[in-house]
Amino acid sequence: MLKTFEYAKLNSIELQELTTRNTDPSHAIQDTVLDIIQEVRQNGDKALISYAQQFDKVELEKLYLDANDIDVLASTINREQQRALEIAFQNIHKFHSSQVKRERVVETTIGVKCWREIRPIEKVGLYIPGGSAVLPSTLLMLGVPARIAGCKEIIVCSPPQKSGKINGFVAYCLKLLKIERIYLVGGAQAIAAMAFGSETIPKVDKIFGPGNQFVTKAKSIVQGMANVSIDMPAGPSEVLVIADETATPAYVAADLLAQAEHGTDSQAVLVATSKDIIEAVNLELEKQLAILPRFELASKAIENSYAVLATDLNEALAFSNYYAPEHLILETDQWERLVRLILNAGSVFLGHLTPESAGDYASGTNHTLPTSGYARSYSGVSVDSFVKKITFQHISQEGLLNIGSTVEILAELEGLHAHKNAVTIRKEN
Ligand code: HSO
Ligand code: ZN
Repeated sequence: MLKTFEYAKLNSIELQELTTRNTDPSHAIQDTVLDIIQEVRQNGDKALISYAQQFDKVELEKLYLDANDIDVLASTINREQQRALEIAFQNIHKFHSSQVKRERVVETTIGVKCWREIRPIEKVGLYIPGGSAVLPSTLLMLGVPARIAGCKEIIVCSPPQKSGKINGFVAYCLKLLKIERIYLVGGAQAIAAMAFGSETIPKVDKIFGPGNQFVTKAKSIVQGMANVSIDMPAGPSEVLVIADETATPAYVAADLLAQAEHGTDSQAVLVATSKDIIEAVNLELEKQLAILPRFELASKAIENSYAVLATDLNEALAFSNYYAPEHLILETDQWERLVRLILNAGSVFLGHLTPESAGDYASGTNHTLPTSGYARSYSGVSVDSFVKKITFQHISQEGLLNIGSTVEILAELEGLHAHKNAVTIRKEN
């Protein structure tokens, strides 16, 4: 049963409390993560091998698997599964390829031309978690845009299984992405290794990927230490479903549970325009939850979730914009008119037949998205996340005459005479 709140009755403090999530629950683990980072910096591969022993319960002889091992593992999955991964790969590739656009040259003043060119980030590190569920789809969501961007080196880290291997689905995705090596390192130690480099693992320029609170904490720490950047602050996954009387309660419940089964800290929020809808969804939740294999996780997450009763769809959307969900699903016939009112969301699913699951796996959009309210200011991962945009300019003689005195005056007023002189000296020749 979802706890229910009435939107109109919430004051601003209650509203804030209700929508605040993930207020640094990992603060307590700061010291542990710092220790791991220091240990990896000092002892490199040796530290990584001993963490594999300690955390993954495996004795590793080497810290990676190569093309041959990957081939063997990839061949253990059946043809239907391979085909599904191929279709997902193709759709993600199609959608992300459309994100690459050249910009035009702008002549801001006659003789002064400015433009931007795109260059890939050379070395990127992708972290693929291996915890309660192995997510090969995450490898596609990060690897495809990295390939399209043209990154020279794509380093992939994932925790080893007890056999010292990786899952066959992850192996098949590596093959689709033409990545010939995977490093068998998980947790905060993987992030430290990619940030600082070890004897075996190359240092990267940017680290991507979700993970548990140790991984997330490590990403935020190394970002400030190692001249490395990260994709985005990651928190537990979340969905907000807006439903009106046109919604099918069974679909709504299914979508909430798809979120809930990710983990106990996942949040599934229902915003409905009547009490009847909330009741009907609650009944369905009970029915569907009872037969879920991940019942334990999902029911805990549902306990941490809630419903909000709104008077109409506009009010529902006002709440959603305030919450800024990672995933927003509009289960109403009126979705089309609502699109322009959406201000904050990571990824949006429109209408009754568009489950979040489609975007999680195969429709083409990326599933690496801002959580915990960061959708107010961050975008999800895309090809843009794997490139830099460098600005260029060229000034002709005519351009220098046109813009020179403006620069000289501004340099003078800031008292920076060398700046002024860099123009004056050119005008005099
Ligand atoms: N919903 C997750 C992504 C995912 N779901 C992977 C299934 N596999 C975060 O967007
Ligand atoms: Zn999911």
